[in-house]
Amino acid sequence: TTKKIQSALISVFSKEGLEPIIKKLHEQNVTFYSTGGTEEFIKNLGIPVVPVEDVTSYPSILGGRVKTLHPKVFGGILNRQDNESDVQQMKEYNIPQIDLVIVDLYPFEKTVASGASESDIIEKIDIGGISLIRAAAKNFKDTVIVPSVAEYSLLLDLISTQNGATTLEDRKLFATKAFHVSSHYDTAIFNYFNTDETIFKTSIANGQVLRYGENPHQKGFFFGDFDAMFNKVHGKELSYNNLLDVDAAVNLINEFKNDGPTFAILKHNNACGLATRSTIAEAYNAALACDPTSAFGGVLIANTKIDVAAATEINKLFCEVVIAPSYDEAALAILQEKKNRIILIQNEVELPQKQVRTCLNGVLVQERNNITDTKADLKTVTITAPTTQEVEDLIFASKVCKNTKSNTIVFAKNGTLISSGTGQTSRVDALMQAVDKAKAFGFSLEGASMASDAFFPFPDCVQLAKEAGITAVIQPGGSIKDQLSIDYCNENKVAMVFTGTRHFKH
Ligand code: 93A
Repeated sequence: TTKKIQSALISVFSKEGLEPIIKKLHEQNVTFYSTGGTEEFIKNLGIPVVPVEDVTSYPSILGGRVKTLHPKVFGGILNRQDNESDVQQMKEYNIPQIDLVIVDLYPFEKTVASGASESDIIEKIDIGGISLIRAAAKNFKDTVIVPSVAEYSLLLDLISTQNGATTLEDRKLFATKAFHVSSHYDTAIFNYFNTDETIFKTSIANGQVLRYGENPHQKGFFFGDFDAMFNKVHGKELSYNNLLDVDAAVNLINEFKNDGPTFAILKHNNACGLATRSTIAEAYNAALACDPTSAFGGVLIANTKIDVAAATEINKLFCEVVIAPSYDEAALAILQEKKNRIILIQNEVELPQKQVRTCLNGVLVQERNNITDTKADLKTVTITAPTTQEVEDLIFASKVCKNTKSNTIVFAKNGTLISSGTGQTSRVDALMQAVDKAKAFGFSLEGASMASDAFFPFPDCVQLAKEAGITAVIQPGGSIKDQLSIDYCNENKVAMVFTGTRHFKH
């Protein structure tokens, strides 16, 4: 699979950096084929070169729009050397073998950026060059493709260290780079043309035009397969914000898949109510009690079937969306009484393992946070150990924490979310918010458990928590001042466990 380069087709827009490559290849007795300007450049170096017109027996036509687009050129690049009929046809049609293709495409993006006219921009859509790149990359078993100036140094390295020979692995790496160049190039062209959302509508599979984005003056689209995840049985179209809340709801309730009947109420992507009980109706009522003010207009989600008792209670609340794996028929009938209420049946579908969001002029990609803290992950760091009930509540609170905007502090007791501080710029602020909310809705924090999405840099959080009545704390640990928080807990008989896992959610 190691092949020596004996011939090369070179067609580059920018001639920069080409000279050393030509000279090195010439030392290896490589035959050059080339297009107009590039041919001129090679000739001026005093190195023999065959004009591509001599290969095709055709001049460059249509103002250069058709230079290399010819069976003799593409046959030379695409033929399979281990295929008998290919080899035979190469002879029959007198097609020269091309082992290496070097291309530097017309500078489409630069031309757009320069503010050039439309016709100038259109002329800079490279057709022949991109085809050369794709063809040579497709045939990486036999052909080397250098798709841009950026890969010159890699080629030079290979010529020097391997005497102009390439391995299959080398060629496949070049091919990978080639498809990166071609996909980037076509994306740039698409972005130039796509000034109207109608293109989104027609050209991207499953792209759904939303009424608007986060606000009415913003356009919005959803790309995904909503129907694979849900059966929508009732209600208006989901908005951009509904979809974000549904996403948050699904992620949150997934943490409670293996728990008893659990009900969550979300607003602005955060839980404002959550409870586990022996029936789903009780779980709903307990979740609602957490913060009935925020629950208004919320997104509701259950981890189990919604029955008539639950539906009757839910029906009293104005809410945007109700989600459950299933519904009793009579329960559905009750929920459908409100015309606009969106009712979804959630199917068992894995969420993507890669998460993507825009960042500056690009995107950030990360793996999904797949760690859910379990009892086995808890390391008691205080003299006082959490009680059995506290351990349950700590895990419960930690699952909420993981699904709440950072910085966050979550209070829970007896399988019920009491309150949380969400999306604060300091952990102390998050804690104070949670304390105030608990008070506002008449809850006592005496004997409640606290979860923090990240470690405490100072002992102030455990102190404020203890003063509010908290008796057990879960946090990742890992601060250089951990010991100060541990000391405070020991002096005040607060139980604290470390998980070793941070759960930021920004
Ligand atoms: O107009 S094209 O799309 N038609 C072609 O057949 C073609 N073949 C190569 N442009 C074509 N090229 C491009 O010409 C190459 O990608 C390169 O950017 C440029 C090199 O032209 P020259 O060698 O004449 O300077």
